[in-house]
Amino acid sequence: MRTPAESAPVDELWSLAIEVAREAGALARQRRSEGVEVAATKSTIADVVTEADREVEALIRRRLVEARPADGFLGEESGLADSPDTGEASEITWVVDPIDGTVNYLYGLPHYAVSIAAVRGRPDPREWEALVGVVVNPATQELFRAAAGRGAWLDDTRLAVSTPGEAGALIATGFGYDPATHDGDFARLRRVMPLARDIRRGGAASLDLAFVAAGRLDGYFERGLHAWDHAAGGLLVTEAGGRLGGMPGGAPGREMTIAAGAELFDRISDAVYR
Ligand code: LIP
Repeated sequence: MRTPAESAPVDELWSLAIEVAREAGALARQRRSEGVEVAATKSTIADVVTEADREVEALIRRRLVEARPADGFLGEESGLADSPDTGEASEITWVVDPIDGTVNYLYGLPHYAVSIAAVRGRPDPREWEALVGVVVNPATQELFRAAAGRGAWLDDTRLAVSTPGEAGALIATGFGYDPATHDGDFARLRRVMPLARDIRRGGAASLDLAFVAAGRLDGYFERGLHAWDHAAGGLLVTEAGGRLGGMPGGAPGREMTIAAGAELFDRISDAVYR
């Protein structure tokens, strides 16, 4: 079987993702300092988009198209755009959340991120092969990066998932924007609670996943994520030696996303699906 390093320009994709994520992060931070307002609502009244989300996504897309015109693009704000009609399409798609943690961004909480991944194959988490992932928090300037077979990194520090101790696991979760799903979310949380020393709800899934990779959280689970929420962070977790999945035996996705070291992963999965 071919490995990503053998058959895709992983280093080129990785450098490009880092460069563009830094640039996009600087723009998001600049716009935040100028003041942010809701531009529109999406799935529910709580699911908002700001002008900055759109502007940052447009910048990322423009930069990626300039550098790699044959690649596809799947962005939170603009949806799926296939590779251009002219010329030969590559098998790479960029999966982008321009501002993950938009509600934190809106409220001025310094916990939001630009998330950029490059995947090979159909841009569906059940089928794709994640090649590179970059998550940058513009407020703290931390940049988490991973590439298939090259590990997960924060600056020069190689990341590794944690193993929880006797006091239990520090577990993050999230709740989607649709109130109709919250009873189910709370029922699952209740079942996971006995595993936890405490629970965190950070509000930016890509950073939850980056923090699992960095051992700042022991585990994470959430229902309702979109591909752009977990594409980059998911690779950080697996390259940091963790496990990433969804429903039992399945890929991460709308139904469920779970990330943790192997043993805790199984325990969270058992609790969620008991
Ligand atoms: C959000 C997440 C948040 C999650 C929401 C949503 P957005 O992304 O990262 O943690 O709970 O369901 O997906 O809308 O800020 O890009």
